[in-house]
Amino acid sequence: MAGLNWLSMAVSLATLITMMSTTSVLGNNNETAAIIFLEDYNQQAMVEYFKSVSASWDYNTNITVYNQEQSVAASLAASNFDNEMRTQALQFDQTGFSDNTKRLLGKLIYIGDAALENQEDLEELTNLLSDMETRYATGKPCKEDGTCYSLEPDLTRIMAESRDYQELYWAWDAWRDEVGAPARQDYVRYVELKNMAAQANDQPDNGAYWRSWYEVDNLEEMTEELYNQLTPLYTNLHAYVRRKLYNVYGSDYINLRGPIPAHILGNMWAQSWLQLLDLCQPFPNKPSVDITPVLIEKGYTPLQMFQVSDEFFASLGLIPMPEEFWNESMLERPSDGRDVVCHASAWDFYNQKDFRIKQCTDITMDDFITVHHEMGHVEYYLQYKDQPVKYRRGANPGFHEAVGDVLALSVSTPAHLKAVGLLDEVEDDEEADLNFLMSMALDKIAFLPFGYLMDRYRWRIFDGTTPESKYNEDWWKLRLQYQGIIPPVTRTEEDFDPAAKFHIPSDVPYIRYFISFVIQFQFHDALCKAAGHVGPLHKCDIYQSREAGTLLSDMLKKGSSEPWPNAMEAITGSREMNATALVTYFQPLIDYLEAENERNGDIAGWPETYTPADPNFGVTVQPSTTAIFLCIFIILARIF
Ligand code: KAW
Ligand code: ZN
Repeated sequence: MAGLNWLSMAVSLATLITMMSTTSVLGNNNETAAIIFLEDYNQQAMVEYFKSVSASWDYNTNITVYNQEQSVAASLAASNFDNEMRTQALQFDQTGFSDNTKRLLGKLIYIGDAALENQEDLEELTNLLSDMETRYATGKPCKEDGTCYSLEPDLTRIMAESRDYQELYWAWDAWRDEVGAPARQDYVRYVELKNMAAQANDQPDNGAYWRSWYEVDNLEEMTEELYNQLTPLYTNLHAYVRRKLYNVYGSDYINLRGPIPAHILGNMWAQSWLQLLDLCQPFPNKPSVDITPVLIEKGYTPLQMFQVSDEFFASLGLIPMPEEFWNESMLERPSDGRDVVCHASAWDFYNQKDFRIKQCTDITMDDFITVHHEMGHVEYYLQYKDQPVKYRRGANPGFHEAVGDVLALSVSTPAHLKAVGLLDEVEDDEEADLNFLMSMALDKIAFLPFGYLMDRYRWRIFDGTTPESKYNEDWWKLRLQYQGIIPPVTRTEEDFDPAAKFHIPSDVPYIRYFISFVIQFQFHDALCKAAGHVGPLHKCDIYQSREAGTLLSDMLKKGSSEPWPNAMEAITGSREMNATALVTYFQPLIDYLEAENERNGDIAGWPETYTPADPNFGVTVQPSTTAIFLCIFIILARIF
């Protein structure tokens, strides 16, 4: 097999050399030569990328100095390969070439960091990225008693389960001291180098380069329009949750007209509030929709969680995970104590057969959803594996993020969970519906402003609007403006809180998740129609629908071979992203939230600026309520 490849490469190389002789000063305009070049590229790229992905996998699943060096070296080798191929691709004068040849050549020309002209800069950036990722992955803040806490699962569990204001504050602050502030100087240099690379890719700055992947020139306006449509959903949920938190923490900590302290929302970044479900269920006497206790009680293992997910994919007629996947994936944190990058990810080794997931799976509902999310990435890989390497991408990055989530929208319905034995008791009435929609909203709606602001923040850093002197200040301005949250303790420019979120030190763009959270409802709506679903959208379960599966797989197979509006049209009939399906899905809950807020006298929103009187707002126990009671007591005692 390998021998045949070499033979065909030699033949095509010879043909290529002959064709090249027709090259004019302006470039080679022979399309057949370009096609042969692209085929050769494809064979070589599979070999080169396999080496670099393998080295990166070894490092990600066993962080050692040696593995880090090997991974950096392999990444540099792949960059040099990309650079060499780019030079060759630039030899072609594309006039008169077919759209497909032009599209493929274009994808060889814009090569990200590898375009850095100076080898020293490339080496510096590659090492910097690796160091930033290592710091985040290995950070473990310690208490004075010497106990140290990993992000997954230790700190994540504290943030999710504790209702102790001070304990939550410790976990929140310690994580930022451990991995946020120390990344600041590295990040400044990272921004410089990334902008240099973007310019070598003909873009003004790295934010513009990231946006160029969407093949539209107005991504900022498009996402802003979507966001504005969704703001009322978020602010109503925010007001409702603020009232519930007030009931727990009281007026010492919660101002019913103000923003919410960032550390009491059940999540390290306040990006999902699902862990507050017990406080927020509209009808607490109805059966809970939280499957975590059932997973634990039934003794589920991480492997079984993945098997349940695989079965759902297969029920749609999609491709089940291959044997290599089950043999080689890392589905839980290794028990031998070695350091690993725990943040979940899905891997394509570019050899058309090796696809893996790396996840430190915890036995929770949250992670059950993440399992489906990661499986969605691998399903995309499997579907487009026969495309040329450069088309082995999502139609746009948001599409890649949406696949598993679309399936999870069906899996999460109480009726489905009951059918597969993950919920014991399920009722089917308006109150049960609202409980379910609340759980979905705490995940999906709570996330929207965070998904939106992460890259709004970085776009401003990359284009220079946010100077280095305001890295942290501008972060918190956006957190207040969009999420309506404030830090539990004064922040300064000594801190660098954005770097306490994986995607910032790991150089992973984030607007893809915001886009995914919108389009997954469009996809869900379309697949539900294909499956013949009738009734409210939030009750739809596409389980076992071959029609839905075919509609989805036909789109996935194309990878990034066509601009995304074509893929969107194929699946939904519309060429646009829009938030209507999301709003329709949540409509009963939106009505409920508005009515509840009105009943409680709560007004959605918070002031544009917010400076708590006490610089240590919320951290030190505020004496106000106690003091008032004491005064009343003393006055009454005096009177009587
Ligand atoms: C989220 C997404 C879905 C469902 C619930 C969610 N809650 C929060 C999010 C957003 C985001 C987060 O945790 O903040 N989710 C993730 O980061 C999941 C991890 C990932 O699957 O998106 C992973 C991130 C990653 C990217 C690059 C290197 C290492 C990790 N992305 C991929 O594995 C991936 C695979 C194929 C194509 C593109 C990305
Ligand atoms: Zn993902």
